[in-house]
Amino acid sequence: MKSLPYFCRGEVVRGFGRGSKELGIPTANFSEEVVDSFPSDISTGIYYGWASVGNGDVHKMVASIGWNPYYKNVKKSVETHIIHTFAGDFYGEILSIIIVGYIRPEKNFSSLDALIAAIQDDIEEAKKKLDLPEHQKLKEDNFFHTTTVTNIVNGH
Ligand code: ADP
Ligand code: RBF
Ligand code: MG
Repeated sequence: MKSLPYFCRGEVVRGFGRGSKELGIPTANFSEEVVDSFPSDISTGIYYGWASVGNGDVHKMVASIGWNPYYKNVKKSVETHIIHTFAGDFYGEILSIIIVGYIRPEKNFSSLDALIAAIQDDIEEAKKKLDLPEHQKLKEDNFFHTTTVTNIVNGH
C-alpha cells in the first residue's frame, strides 16, 4: 500500500450511533466527502495509527475502513476508535489521523460478542505495533502540531 502512512483530517460527524451503545467501543466517523477522498489503493480493512482531536494530545488509534459486513452497510465509512478515555463526545471537532499500518480485512461475525472480541484484539495489536521506535516518529509529526487547525484539509 504505497499511500501509507496516510495523513487525513476532517470533521467528526454522526454515524449510526452503534459504536458506543452496542459495542462499547465508540468510533469517530468522517463525512462522506472525506471518505470519498481516500486513495483507491487504501483497501478496506482494519488499520492502526495515531489520532488527535482539535489541537489535543496525540493518541494511539484503530480505524475501520469499509462497509461493516456484520451490519451490511451500503455506504463506505471510515471510523476511528481512539485508544483514550475522553470526558465526552466531540462531534463537529476536527479529527486528525495518520494511518500507519494494516491489521486485517473486514470480516463478518456470527455474533456481536465475536465482533467485539476481534476489535479488542485489534486494539492490543495496535498498542504493540505503535510502541515500535519506527512508529514513534510519526506521533511527533508536524502534521499534529499546526497551530490553527480550523479548516478541513485532506492530506498533508
Ligand atoms: P456514531 O455512530 O455517531 O459515530 P459512536 O457510538 O460510534 O457514534 O460514538 C462515536 C462518538 O463518540 C464520536 O464521534 C466522539 O464524539 C465520541 N467519542 C468519545 N470517546 C471516543 C473515543 N475514544 N474514540 C472515538 N470516539 C469517541
Ligand atoms: N465491522 C465489521 O462488520 N467487521 C469487522 O471486522 C469490523 N472490525 C472493526 C475493527 C475495529 C478496530 C473497529 C473500530 C470497528 C470494526 N468494525 C467492524 C466496525 C463496527 O461494526 C462499527 O464500528 C460499528 O458498527 C459502529 O459504527
Ligand atoms: Mg461511530
